[in-house]
Amino acid sequence: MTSKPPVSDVDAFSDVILADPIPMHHALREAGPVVHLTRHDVFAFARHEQVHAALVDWQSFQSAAGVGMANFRTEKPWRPPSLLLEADPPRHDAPRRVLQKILSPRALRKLREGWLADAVALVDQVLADGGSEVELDAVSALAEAFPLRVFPDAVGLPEEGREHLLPYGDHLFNTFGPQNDLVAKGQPRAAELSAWTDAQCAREVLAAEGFGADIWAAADRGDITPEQAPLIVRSLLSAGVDTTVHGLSAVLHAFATHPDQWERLRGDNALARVAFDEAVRWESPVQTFFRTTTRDIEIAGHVIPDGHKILMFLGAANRDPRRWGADADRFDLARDPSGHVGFGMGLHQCVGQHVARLEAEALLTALTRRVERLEPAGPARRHLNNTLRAWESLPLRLHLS
Ligand code: OVV
Repeated sequence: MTSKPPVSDVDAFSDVILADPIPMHHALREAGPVVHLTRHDVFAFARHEQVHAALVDWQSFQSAAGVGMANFRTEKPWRPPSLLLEADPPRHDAPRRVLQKILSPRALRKLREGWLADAVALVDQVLADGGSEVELDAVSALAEAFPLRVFPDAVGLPEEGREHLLPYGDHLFNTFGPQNDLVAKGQPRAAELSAWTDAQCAREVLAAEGFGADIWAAADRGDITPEQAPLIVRSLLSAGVDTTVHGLSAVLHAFATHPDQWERLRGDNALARVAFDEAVRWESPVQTFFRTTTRDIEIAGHVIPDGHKILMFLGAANRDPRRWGADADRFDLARDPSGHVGFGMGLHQCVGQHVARLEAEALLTALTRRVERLEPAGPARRHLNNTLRAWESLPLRLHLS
């Protein structure tokens, strides 16, 4: 016997929910393993078990019909689909294999020393004219400044136009949601930002060394086609900037509001990577992605028919007490955050995660050298996005050691 799943008429992408999705996450997890969101006509998973299961079962939950609300089976995508994010095997395989190697921990070793030094230089510069304490906005001064200092260079982008990266990403991540005001606000600049991004993917535009050149070299070897190369570069520019910025904002906010955890990190710098992953679990900079069912799927006695959109609440799964225990809402370096779905899971799991972790390790390590204590110096303000959990502003006071 099967029955209809529980329903909710919540607008999961309204300003009120985006500003604080935590109560909705709780309600959706409690409502059941699957909830029909009538307003969007999608089926929502908010528990870790179902989100994890959908992420690893790419055969039943496809990405090729889009990982946003739009169903590519019936709606034309606004940009050519990503060969990574919006593809399934076998089309996904070669692009994934190529990029995974280029962004592997082994390949990143040659960047490590330089990035650690760059982080020290940035932190020294930011703290330069302070006395024993410095006030700054951690979003612009650190979370944006550091990735923008190291990542475009690592890709091999020209200097000109880099200011387009964050607005492009912001609009792109909005477009995974419904066509609400956030999308409408980005619309006037979308063509310009998209054209700039696409233009940076050409071989002639990219530096002779870097992730971009590495992707083109893979085309020369025949590992991918020359037609695939620019789209794979585009994935780096699409997914590689806003995500890390908001991940860094998350970890800085976490430490500013959990001074005991900062103490702990200062006592053991090796915790920097765990701290970042715990912040990714705790805040889930990427809150949601969709899948599309490729067959009728039965979940806990409810049937989701073929061709329907599944909304996976990564942020809700990452705080599901069924998986994380009663203190799931706590930011805690003593926790083992592995198994969080903030980077996804399975075949599509974030291919840039080692880049993100290296950026975080470099920045946090540089900060621990100079900062004894950090605390909020004013009201933190959210930046609303249909997909990203982001800060607009994080005023902090840093007490220097
Ligand atoms: C994970 C992600 C986010 C946004 C864009 C892409 C990937 C892409 O491959 O274009």
